[in-house]
Amino acid sequence: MTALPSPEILLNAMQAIVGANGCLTADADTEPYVTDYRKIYHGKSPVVVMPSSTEQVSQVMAWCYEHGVPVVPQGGNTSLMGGAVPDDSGTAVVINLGKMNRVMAIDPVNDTMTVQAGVTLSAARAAAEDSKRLFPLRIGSEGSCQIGGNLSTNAGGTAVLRYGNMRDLVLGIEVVLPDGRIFSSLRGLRKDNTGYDLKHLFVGAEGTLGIITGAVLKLMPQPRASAVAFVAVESPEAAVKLLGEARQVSGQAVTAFELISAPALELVLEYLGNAPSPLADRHDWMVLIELTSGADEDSLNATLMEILEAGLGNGWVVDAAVASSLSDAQTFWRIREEISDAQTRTGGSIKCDISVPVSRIAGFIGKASAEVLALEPATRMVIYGHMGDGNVHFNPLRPKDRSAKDFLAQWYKPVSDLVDGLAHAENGSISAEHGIGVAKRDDLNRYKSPVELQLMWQVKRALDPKNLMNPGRVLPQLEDK
Ligand code: 2HG
Ligand code: ZN
Repeated sequence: MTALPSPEILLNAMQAIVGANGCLTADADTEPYVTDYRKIYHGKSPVVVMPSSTEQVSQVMAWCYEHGVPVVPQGGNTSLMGGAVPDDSGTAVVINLGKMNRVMAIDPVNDTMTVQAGVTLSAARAAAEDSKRLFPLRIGSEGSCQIGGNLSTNAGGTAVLRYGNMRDLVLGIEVVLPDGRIFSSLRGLRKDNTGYDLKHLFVGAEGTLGIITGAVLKLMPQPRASAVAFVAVESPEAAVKLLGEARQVSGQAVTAFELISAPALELVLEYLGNAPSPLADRHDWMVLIELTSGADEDSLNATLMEILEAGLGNGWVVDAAVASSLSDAQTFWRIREEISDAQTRTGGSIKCDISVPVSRIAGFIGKASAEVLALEPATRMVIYGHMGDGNVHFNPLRPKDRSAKDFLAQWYKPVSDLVDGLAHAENGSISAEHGIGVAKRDDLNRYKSPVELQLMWQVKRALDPKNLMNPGRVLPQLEDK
């Protein structure tokens, strides 16, 4: 193995490409780029490079390839799985895309938007809105996360039920390959059956095959009306029945259907300064329902009432608060979206991001909850998220009187193995939307078939023969793969 270039040689080379302003080396400066935002994964890097064009990314990659220097692509650094920060070997260059933040074109006739990878999700949504269009991806970290990261992790969020994951929202990408070559499919085509659809290799690859530098995204018509309700349901089974009814009655209008358990609500209300619950009484299970459509407000509200009345009549719905203003709707959504940060602040969450077929989600929740509570009865069962997609964040939280350190040391592994194992047994996934990063990497050995792992490694070796792209992430290290 040839020796890596010295830090001086590396820095000189990077500065020659991106300029001195585009390179960070002092520990105090690199710290935010080598530590994930929950401060769980701490790495090191000789230099954080901030290119301002695809050409610069290409030159950086070509130089690193030639000299055998590993590279960690980074967007807004909001990964929950340690996928966007380097390991602590101190060898990998971080390539942060934050300076490549231009919306390059909006084509309102083709209903597409072409962006650089470092555009934040909120900026992309705002640009679409300025053109009276909707870019529908919606996740809590939209102010920080970037389109390149959204693509690299195939981000999901709270509107997948209606609009799909990031994979469904992209028509083309531009990606710099490990050796510096540029692959571009930025053509905005809705139909193109000319062989392998290569862009999908890079979507969800978490930067292990190349670095996404640009994308053409789909735009949608802006809905004219929305109707939102915070609904207490009798049980997760009842929630699934209510979802079926809502879809039957309103068709495409069901945009979000988010489950919230009582401990999740209690935690977030406390985090929001003891904010009041939207509902008068305590309930074990709630759902946040959002309908949107091109119809008028009155008719959409009537549809929502029809759904809730059917739910009440069938005993699925126990109580409901219907938003009567935009501010009510924002309050309901804030409660839902701040749950994740409330957990980060409290500490001591065992993060499981599972999905199962929607028909099995209620049974899964019942079984997994009972088994976790049998281990540690005072665990707070923070369970919430995208029930309409069969995806819940099943995040058992430490009992109030136990420290995060203690609880995680005892239970992190046994509980996540238990929950993931139960999801797998229900034909589910151990990572529905947060990706693999380093956190779940080795678990893939248990949950992917040998053929899937072999294919993943074959693709990896074909595109990244020197294993320089985000090394140690996603693919489990197996000698015989
Ligand atoms: C959400 O749906 C995010 O709020 C974060 O996916 C979930 O922190 C989590 O577990
Ligand atoms: Zn989520």
